[in-house]
Amino acid sequence: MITLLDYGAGNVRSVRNAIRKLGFEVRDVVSPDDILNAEKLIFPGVGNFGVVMERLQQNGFIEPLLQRIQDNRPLLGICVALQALFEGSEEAPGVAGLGIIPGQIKRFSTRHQSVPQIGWNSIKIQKNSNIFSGYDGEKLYFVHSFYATITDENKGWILSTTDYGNEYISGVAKGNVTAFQFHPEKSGKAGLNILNNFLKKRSEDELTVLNISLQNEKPTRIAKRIIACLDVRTNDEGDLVVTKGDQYDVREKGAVRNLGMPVDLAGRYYEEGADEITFLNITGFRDFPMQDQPMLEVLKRTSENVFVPLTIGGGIREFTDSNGISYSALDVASAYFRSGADKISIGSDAVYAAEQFRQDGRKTGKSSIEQISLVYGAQAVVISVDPRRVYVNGPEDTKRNTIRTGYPGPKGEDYCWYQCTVKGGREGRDIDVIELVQACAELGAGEILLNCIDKDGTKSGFDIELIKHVRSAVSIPVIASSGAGVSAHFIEVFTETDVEAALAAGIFHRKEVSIAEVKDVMQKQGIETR
Ligand code: 1PR
Repeated sequence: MITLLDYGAGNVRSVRNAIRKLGFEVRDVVSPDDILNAEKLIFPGVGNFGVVMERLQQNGFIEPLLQRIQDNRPLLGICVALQALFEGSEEAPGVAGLGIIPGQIKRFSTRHQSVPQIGWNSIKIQKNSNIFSGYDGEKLYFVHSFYATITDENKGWILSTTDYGNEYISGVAKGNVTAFQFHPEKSGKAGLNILNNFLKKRSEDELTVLNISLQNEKPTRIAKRIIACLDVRTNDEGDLVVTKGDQYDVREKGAVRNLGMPVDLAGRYYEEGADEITFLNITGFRDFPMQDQPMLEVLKRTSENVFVPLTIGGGIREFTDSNGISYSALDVASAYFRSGADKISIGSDAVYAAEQFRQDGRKTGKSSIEQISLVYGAQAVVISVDPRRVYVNGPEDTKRNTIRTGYPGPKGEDYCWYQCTVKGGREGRDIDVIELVQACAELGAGEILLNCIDKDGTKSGFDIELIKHVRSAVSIPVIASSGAGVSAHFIEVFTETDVEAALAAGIFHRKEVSIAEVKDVMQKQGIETR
């Protein structure tokens, strides 16, 4: 029996699913005594350091946790839970951590890289441990803006380190207490194996002989992510299907294109090596997701067998239902997180929030971005951008941020700006992509999903000009989306721009290109992949 410390502010469904997938039963901590009495305790920390410590305090969990660690009882911490073992964090100045490990948690610098780190990086094992039995150096999934600093005082705790701009602690262990910065429950089969080693942990006296070299000096490198995207909507018969737009038009001969069932396709992409899977409920702006049980059901069933990050978008904003009950955007997002999502993506409402922010010139804390980011962390909030080109003869013809384009407009215009749209491209707004992404990053978004209506479904390649334009405007990760037709398009986008990830839909759904083939071509070109 495994006990899970779910303090109620994060997505722990995926940890629950991973434990069950490995054949163990899981129960929740209900009272502080459960922390002391648990045979094995898993403590997943998601979101904001301050919120984690506050929830532990409110529930009376701090003392029993300290006692359990002092008694050297089996404990596995994940992500922010590793950070909570330290003395404090820049994320929550003045809030004390558990203080078990000397040292502070610091924020990554954005000088040479995007923050948060979102993606698959490697670990350098610094001391042998049975928890790495069967581990063969595969990359593991990290999603965090803050890191544990290496000091002389905490060296005795260091199990593994990783590099992201600077070297930091990615794993700690002493006796039966272990914690990882990465998410083993989201790191595919390699992560499940590490989790399994904790669950069936043997004593440390019969140490596993590791078949990978310890303390390899080469700095680790984060992989470029390949993301499979499933646009989901109900077809005219009322079934929830995976569809695909062609420049956002999802109908063919009058019917909604049906490319398969969401759960089946997601399972296939996981097996094929997708680094993340994104569901976009493309009529979310019409349907009411709290009653949209099918979408929540898709997430629940997918997350039982898919152990890489799941992002869900569509309809995330405040709602009042037909009974007059109001739900905040946080309520809607929480329903998706509880169902197995790791990240949520906001489209239309992000445009409205950015417009309001630009008008007010200050944060109100009321926008969907701010509310969700505060509780779940910036890394859980993706902004899905639906831009289209608007051509002009010169920068002087518009107040918007223009680029000089190598693809002149219909009347030979040499400049264009990218207009943001809402409602799936149905309505253009008077705000451009740079204004949108900068406002959203300021409001607390952690990643940009950069679609492109002009390129969507055309298989003519990504809009490199658009991607460079946006990439240079923000320091949060950017996912290139729309237009992939052949593997070479992925090489082009990763060699010509600094994006961290590339997303495709049509070519994967129609099996024209496999994810494995894309990664194989990337590896041959020396691009870091998982
Ligand atoms: O506005 O918060 O309710 O979110 C709605 C979400 O649904 C947004 O993320 C928006 O991008 C998406 N969406 C709305 N309508 C459509 C449509 O296609 N009619 N999908 C739509 C946008 C973008 C990607 C697409 C890539 C790659 N699709 O999902 O898959 O462009 O396609 P490709 O590789 O086939 O070229 P809200």
